[in-house]
Amino acid sequence: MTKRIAIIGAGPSGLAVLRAFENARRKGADIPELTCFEKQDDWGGLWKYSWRTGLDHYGEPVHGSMYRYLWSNGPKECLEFADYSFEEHFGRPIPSYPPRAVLHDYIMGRVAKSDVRKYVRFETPVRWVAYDEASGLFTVRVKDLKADRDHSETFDHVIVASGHFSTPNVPYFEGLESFPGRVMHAHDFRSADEFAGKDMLMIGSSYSAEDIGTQCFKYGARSVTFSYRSKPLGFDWPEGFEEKPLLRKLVGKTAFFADGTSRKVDAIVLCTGYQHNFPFLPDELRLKTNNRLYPLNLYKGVAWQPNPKLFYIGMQDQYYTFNMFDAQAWYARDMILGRIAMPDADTRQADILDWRRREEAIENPFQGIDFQTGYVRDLLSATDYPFLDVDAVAALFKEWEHDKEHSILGYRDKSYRSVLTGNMAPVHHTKWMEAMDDSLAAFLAVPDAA
Ligand code: FAD
Ligand code: NA0
Repeated sequence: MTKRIAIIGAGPSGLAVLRAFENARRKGADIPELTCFEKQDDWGGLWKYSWRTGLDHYGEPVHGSMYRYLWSNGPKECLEFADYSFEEHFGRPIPSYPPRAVLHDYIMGRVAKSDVRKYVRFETPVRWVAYDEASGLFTVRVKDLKADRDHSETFDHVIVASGHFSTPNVPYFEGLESFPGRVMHAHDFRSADEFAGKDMLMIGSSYSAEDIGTQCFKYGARSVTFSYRSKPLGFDWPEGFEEKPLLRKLVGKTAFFADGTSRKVDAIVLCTGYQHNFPFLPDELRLKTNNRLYPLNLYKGVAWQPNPKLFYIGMQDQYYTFNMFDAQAWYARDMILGRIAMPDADTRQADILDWRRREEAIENPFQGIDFQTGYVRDLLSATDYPFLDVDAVAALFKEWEHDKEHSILGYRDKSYRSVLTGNMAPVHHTKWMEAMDDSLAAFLAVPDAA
């Protein structure tokens, strides 16, 4: 009987899985029956922008954490799919830092070309997954939101690709409950416009704080204060920005920090990261981790160690994104197809601990890039995924880190060379700080032709 596989989520990770199997099918392989359950009404995951926050029209938690005016925070040359260049999609080289709509168009362009939409059941959240030792099958209970009906099906394998930047981590600070202004988590941030003229406080010192803070400034915030727990962002900030140690308390609109200083703020954005949250999984199948480069219990970063019929894609902290999800999807596919042997539990555990030991030795972002490059290379070397020069990608990531250090408000004006086509990206027609329109049309416009 044909094997059945359930894929949970049709974001970049779930779509990578669908394409991996479709690619094998086109080359003549006998592939299992695929069913992808997606709770939103279209594919694209976080890249499908939603204006909604809180609950959606069905009363389901809104998945989206992306906001208007979001531009890629890394060069597109670092995330290019090895089998589909930006140049192939757009018909010409485009600048290195595209806004969300452009990246969305690129991801969608690739999947639209492979006939995989038929595998996806939209508006169908997975409610529960259970494994039965006797039959060796998973039972997956889903809700068909349109029909307002629950039902269950059985599968040989389950692949969890539901993302991990959607459920906010929301700490408490004394005085938040009586703060007389906007307080929100980054997950609910949608538009910088409302903060024009305001003094902003960002809690956290990672990508969300950096990006939402700079974006608010770009759209007219009067000042941006970052408050860090472990270490400051550390950029050479221009006037209007400052970094403070952790917030201790709020009294009215005044924020008091750990170094004894204080300042008045109008709005607070908690850029305090996300939780790996899988409310549809029982304890014995559920990944429990913080956001890091090598979570435990995942052999090769994908196979669930206690029961390797279950897979996870995209659960690591991410330098690499789309092409890493491809590498993972191809590897998981080949384990399921029996092309890559599943080692015994002790061998798997030794491999996991070896990678974890290497991860724990990382001291700076450059070593983090090398670590994830090595991980992606390890996966790619075992499958027929098209050649990707990961050393060239790693060099671009390091150039990006230096460019950010050099100018946090100007690094998006830089250009990089595609490792696929060898072509240099053109300089964008407008500097990022002056580019207020983030639409696909505005980005792709050729100014001289206007
Ligand atoms: P997601 O994109 O989160 O997709 C998961 C999918 O699973 C969603 O469609 C969701 O609806 C579905 N799902 C969840 N639960 C269920 C369920 N129970 N049943 C059915 N379906 C379910 N990466 C970059 O490369 N460049 C960037 O510039 C960049 N910017 C980012 C900006 C923000 C604000 C955030 C939060 C992340 C950003 N990322 C960026 C990283 C991002 O994680 C990846 O690009 C990518 O979206 C991850 O893909 P994914 O498929 O693993 O997860
Ligand atoms: P992210 O920045 O949302 O990026 C996710 C941060 O939260 C860390 O600085 C952490 O501090 C802090 N934090 C957590 N709990 C805290 C507490 N109780 N008090 C104070 N600070 C606290 O999350 P993380 O996990 O990186 O950092 C959490 C993803 O979204 C990234 O992959 C990023 O690439 C993506 N993203 C991209 C863009 C763009 O492309 C924009 C935003 C986000 P500490 O002390 O643990 O260091 C434009």
